[in-house]
Amino acid sequence: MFKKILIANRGEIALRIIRACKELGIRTVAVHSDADADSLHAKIADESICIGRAPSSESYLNMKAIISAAEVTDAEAIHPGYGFLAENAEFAEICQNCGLTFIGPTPENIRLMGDKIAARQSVVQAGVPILPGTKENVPSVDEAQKIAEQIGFPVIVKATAGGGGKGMKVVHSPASLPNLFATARAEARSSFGNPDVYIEKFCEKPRHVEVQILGDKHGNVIHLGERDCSIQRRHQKLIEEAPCPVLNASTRKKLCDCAVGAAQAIGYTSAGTMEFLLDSSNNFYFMEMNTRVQVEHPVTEMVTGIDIIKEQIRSAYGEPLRYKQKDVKIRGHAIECRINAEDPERFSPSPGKIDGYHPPGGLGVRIDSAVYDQYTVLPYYDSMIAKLIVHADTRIEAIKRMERALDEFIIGGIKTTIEFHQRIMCNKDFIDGDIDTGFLERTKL
Ligand code: MV4
Repeated sequence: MFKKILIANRGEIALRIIRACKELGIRTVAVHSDADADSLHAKIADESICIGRAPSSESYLNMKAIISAAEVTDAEAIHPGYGFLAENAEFAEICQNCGLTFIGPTPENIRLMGDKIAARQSVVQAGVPILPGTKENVPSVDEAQKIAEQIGFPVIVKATAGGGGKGMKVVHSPASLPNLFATARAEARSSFGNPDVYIEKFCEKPRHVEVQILGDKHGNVIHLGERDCSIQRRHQKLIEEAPCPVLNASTRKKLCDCAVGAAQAIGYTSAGTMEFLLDSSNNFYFMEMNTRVQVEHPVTEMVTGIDIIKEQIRSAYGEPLRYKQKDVKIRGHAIECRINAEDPERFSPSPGKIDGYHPPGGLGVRIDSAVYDQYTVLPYYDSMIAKLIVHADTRIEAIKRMERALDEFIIGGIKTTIEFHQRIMCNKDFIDGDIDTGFLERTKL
């Protein structure tokens, strides 16, 4: 096994990876910005190195500083976590060229899935359903108009270099297409440096359902079941659960088998997630693949008992997966609430010093967080300060347990989204599982 790993991240995910390394007997190197000198990940790692100033572009995104830190500490591998450099194919390639193992998929797989048009085409080859749409970049309004008429309105225009909702436009009528199409291309160019877009049939009121994949370097790929992440606000997930409350056994099997087939077809060798839209008739369509470990991976860990980060590290070292598909059993129900340092009404950031921190505990309660009493939440980074995850035998019991844990959770001194989650947990539509990606926008909580 690796003797030493550098963790190229901060916050709760850096801590999560350090914990996995400790259990595997691997020494850890944390990197941190000067503003993060007091952060838990820097304190808890065996070694820590300052790699630059507070802005991410000068520290957590600084490839040269991170590679240098790995070299001076003799780390053999780099775990990128999520965000920052996790889906940067060039960084994965640089690691390789420097003799460092990038704990993630190959640069080729990252690049392929980063191009949403190419990703769509590659999963179609593997027999995965997609919504009707274009196989290539749509360069002109004229072409867009023709395609939209063929598919039928409403359609959605998406950036091929995008993902996560940026540069996306829903078009309901031919008259509104020229403007929206031009805006989508302009946004794609300015956000991603690539104006290419594709067009798809727009699916109304879908659920967001995603499948956790694990692959190794011996050609094995398994799935760990699905998560439902339909509760989102402006493409930011706020609550995730496993399993999806509305899937029957046969649709679940088809969905998960499709995800495995697509991952196998591209020779995927790490942890990853296939995202799907699920329509109101429970038809599913591939949306995109995330070639990293995700924020919401704990709900899958709770229902499978499998440590996804440890498996990802073992697989990067070249060990075969320790689980066969038949060994993976889904037990009970798990829910995660992302707790952000934000105003619970308007979701505006609320950084500052935490004064009084009392996390909940008890059976079936897990907290993944890197904050502590008197810690100052910094304005430079993501506002997520804790993930509260509960596990219980049934969904209803999990909701009750989450309500109980949220009630116990005290975070003083700053505003947090705990109250928001409390309102969701007692919402009738949420309790009934009657939700889709438009739930938050139309619901008065
Ligand atoms: C869609 C869609 C409906 N139809 N594609 C949003 C993020 C990006 N990954 C793709 N997204 C969507 N693609 C078609 N053909 C609706 C969304 C969408 C959405 C998807 C998942 C979760 C929340 C969402 C909120 C708005 C729109």
